[in-house]
Amino acid sequence: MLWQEWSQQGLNAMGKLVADIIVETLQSAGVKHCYGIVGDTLNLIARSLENSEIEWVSVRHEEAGAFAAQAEAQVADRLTAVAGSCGPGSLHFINGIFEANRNRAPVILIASQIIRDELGFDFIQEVDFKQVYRDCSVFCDMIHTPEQARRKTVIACQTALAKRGVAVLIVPADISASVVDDNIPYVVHVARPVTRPNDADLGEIADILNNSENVVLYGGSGCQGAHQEILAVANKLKAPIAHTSRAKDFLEFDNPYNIGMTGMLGNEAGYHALLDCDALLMLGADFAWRQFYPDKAKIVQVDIDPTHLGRRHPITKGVVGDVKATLEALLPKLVERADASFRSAYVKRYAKYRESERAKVAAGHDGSIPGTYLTQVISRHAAKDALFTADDGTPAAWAYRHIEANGQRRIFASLLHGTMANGMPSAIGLQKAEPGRQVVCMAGDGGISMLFGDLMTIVQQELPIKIAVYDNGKLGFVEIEQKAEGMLDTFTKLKNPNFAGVARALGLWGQTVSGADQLEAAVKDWLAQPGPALLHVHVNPMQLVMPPFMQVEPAIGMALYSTRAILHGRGGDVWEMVKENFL
Ligand SMILES: Cc1ncc(C[n+]2csc(CCOP(=O)(O)OP(=O)(O)O)c2C)c(N)n1
Ligand SMILES: [Mg+2]
Repeated sequence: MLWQEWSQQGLNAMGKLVADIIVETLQSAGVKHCYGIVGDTLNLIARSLENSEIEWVSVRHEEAGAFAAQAEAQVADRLTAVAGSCGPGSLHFINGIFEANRNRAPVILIASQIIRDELGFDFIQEVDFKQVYRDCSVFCDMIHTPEQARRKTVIACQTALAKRGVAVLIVPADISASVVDDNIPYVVHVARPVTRPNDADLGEIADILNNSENVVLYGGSGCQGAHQEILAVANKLKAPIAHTSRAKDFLEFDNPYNIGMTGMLGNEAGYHALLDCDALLMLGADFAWRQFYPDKAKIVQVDIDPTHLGRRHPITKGVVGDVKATLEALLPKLVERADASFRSAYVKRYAKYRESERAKVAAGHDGSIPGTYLTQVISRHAAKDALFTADDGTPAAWAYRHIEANGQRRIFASLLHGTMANGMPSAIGLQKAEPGRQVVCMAGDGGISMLFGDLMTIVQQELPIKIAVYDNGKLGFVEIEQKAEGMLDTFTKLKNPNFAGVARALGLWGQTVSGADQLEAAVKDWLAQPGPALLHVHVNPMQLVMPPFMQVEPAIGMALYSTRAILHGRGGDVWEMVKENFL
């Protein structure tokens, strides 16, 4: 039976509509919101959603919906849905789906499809979603018959939750319109096992650590929830704690042994400690840049995903386990040390770095506003439990360096997929998940423009998100990369509108700030707005993101850039750059 006949029979109708089965399953798997744009092949699912407890959030571009869903899935730790019409509708999610899958966010995409009878004949809007989404999902399959609808939806949800990633469920329109007998009780099982290495492996790790002189702990995003155990280990081994950017939220606060990040966004204490140690204990960290790993130290790696062990750099011993459970079991096997001089040296070095950074971050020459200064002012005035998003580009770099963590705040940036335009739509998902919390988006002028239309979603949904646009009139981060390679800036200029005016036209509160003397008051005013508000800030266009050390290649690149710029009659640009960064 199909939907039309079934619905005409009213209350006497036998069986269940597949669209209802799918939505019911999503709901029982914990889905609270479904982001998307409707379209003919999705209509029956939309109807079922409307009759369910799941709230539909209409976006203006499906990519924004996927960004929102993955942010909600991360902050609320629950399955979140997106749904699209066939062809372009469900294709548009792709970049946000990559972001979700890389961030291990449990998201389900209901990709509606043309009817089965037409599949394989290049019908209008036909797209083979299985091919498209294979590389960015943990589950990707079609419901082939109405009878398998519940079972396949259940396994899609369960896989997204168990493997932590995206499930893509392809649903031909004739399937969602089918009616079936549905009396087999398939349900989603969510397993949360506690995993730790076996005793022999723990003994081996303890031997390596007990017999090494200077140990450094290096924490990644797998350290969430393990603050206490990590500090206890650091205390026993007298080890300093360095961390990845993604672990900042979990390890920077209340941590007297913190020495910050290594990597390009890191600082010299974190960077040198990793290179100078005798043993490195990596905890839930899958840091990708190989040049930041020590070559001579013994490396012990603990990760919940066995495929992560030793995939970046050769390691001495790799084990599978939750960081918390593993350290709890390891702790009694570690020998307490007395000498904390190695750790103290790096903790001091980190404090010195923080002090000099703090002193450097100030209003610019001629009262201009460096992006770093704007970030520091935002950090100072934002709520203690604010949720931040930051666009790929300089806003993400400044967020990780200058937003003060405190154990309650969280920062969401695109660190693994590295995509622009992640900030504003991710803020939508955070605010939907946490209506009572302050959500602050640090957007680039390039980033905000890319998915500009979804500012209207913020207005339509009445979300009190606070957006700061770091307007440097350019694709700044790329320009820095070009200069470091010795190039003149190429195709990076942006001719921007008055973003505050645009925001006001769309229904948000909007203000522009250009002078550092007005910044503090403007930030306070902006954050105090009851509704959605956009602060458009003209930031210094020449500020560089400095690595924790001076590499030879970028130094030569900068010198080359400067020479070329001067030869092209652009000595003024070089002078601006020097003034903004070195004087
Ligand atoms: C979708 C996408 N396109 C291009 C890039 C390359 N890219 C990385 S950062 C960046 C510049 C971002 O500019 P903006 O948002 O203005 O931030 P800024 O660095 O200027 O502060 C670009 C083009 C990318 N990461 N993602
Ligand atoms: Mg920019």
